[in-house]
Amino acid sequence: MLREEIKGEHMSETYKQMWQELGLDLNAHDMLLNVLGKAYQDIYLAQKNRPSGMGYFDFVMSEVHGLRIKELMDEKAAGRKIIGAYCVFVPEEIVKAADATLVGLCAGADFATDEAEKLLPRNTCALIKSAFGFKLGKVCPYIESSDMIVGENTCDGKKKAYESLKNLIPNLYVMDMPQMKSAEGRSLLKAEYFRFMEAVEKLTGIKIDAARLKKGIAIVNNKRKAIHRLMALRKAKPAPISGLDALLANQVFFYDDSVRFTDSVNKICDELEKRVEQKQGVFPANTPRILLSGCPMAVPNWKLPWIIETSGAVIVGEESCVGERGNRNLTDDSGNTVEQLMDAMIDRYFKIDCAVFTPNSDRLNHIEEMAKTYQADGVIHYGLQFCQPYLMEAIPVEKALESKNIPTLRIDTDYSMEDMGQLKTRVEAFVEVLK
Ligand code: BJ8
Repeated sequence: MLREEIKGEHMSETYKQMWQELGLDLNAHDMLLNVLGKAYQDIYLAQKNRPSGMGYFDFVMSEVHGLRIKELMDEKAAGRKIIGAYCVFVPEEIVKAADATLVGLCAGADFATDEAEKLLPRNTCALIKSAFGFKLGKVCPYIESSDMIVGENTCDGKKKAYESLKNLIPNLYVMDMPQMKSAEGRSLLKAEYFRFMEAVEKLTGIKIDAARLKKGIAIVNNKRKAIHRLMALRKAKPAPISGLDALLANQVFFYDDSVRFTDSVNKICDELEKRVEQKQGVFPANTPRILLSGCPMAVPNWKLPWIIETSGAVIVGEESCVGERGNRNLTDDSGNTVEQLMDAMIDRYFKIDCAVFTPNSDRLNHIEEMAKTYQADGVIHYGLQFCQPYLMEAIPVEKALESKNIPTLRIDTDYSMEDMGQLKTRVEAFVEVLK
């Protein structure tokens, strides 16, 4: 049914015209939606025992290039701006303070890879390649509707890739990033956040004062609080929701209208609270519980979670930027001046323990803490091939966890489906050990 909604007769002429006006390649775009619809059907709709509140997310996904883009175009027509980003270090609070909308641009699927590899070395991670592929293949309405796109100097791959991406995206704004959690590093982040605020003010024509910043912080804090509620419920045994569904909520976090998203996640939590009370799980109570840790998984990167949850295990938490690493901290909104509120925001973002930082012991501590609080039986570390920061950290992470008797499986993969069989065999063997 979803496929029809995405692609078939319900695809209105309005959407087609909208995509055309955005400069999309309609044939290629149609092909992408076909693949996405089929994958969603096979992976998401085939699940059993889903909370009924997930119906909202099914709808969002069926309209992710339709209704949501129409909403963004309406916002633009009303004079508001759209800002696209590739990293959780881009502060949404500042964007919201200027009545603008932030959308996530990372893509979790291969597209136009041959074209991307004319501009990037083959040994570039799939996440960066797909960012190029979606632009070169003209299939991403989010990129095309953005008035400003923010890149950030995190890993070397992204940092250098933005130099080439600038030729394809003239409205690319690059934010510098610290590499160490030092006083100097914090000062750099602070200077960059103030520079970003100025750029947003210039783009929107809105001067950001303390009241606006407070409002932006409140909107984003509420969104994160709803996600915290969802995460807390997943600590229950048996787990009340699948990891796939929880991942979807974390992915939609980056696209949906903030207030509507917050309400929708809270509704699911109301439902899950009842499940937890009744000790009702999405899978049987003795299903091995997995903590997934590593690189972020952007839509529609569902390959590894799907393999895990069709191999007899349930994912109970994500140590990931599309997950707890990206969302765990709130911003203190008690300040009364722009300076105080910005300082609170910088404190909040400076705690993100991305693997681009050195040293990065906070991340290891967080993985251990999550494994404990989510009652995980094992950890699966997910690294994208050619992602040096996360692949480098994977080895000490595995050693440290194993030394604490937490079984760990290290997976390096990409977005292709070629290694599905091999991955499934490895995950099944790992789950067997956990039983
Ligand atoms: S804060 S994790 S969202 S940078 S997978 S492009 S690291 S080579 S995505 Fe990330 Fe921000 Fe960090 Fe989070 Fe490079 Fe690795 Fe590719 Fe990566």
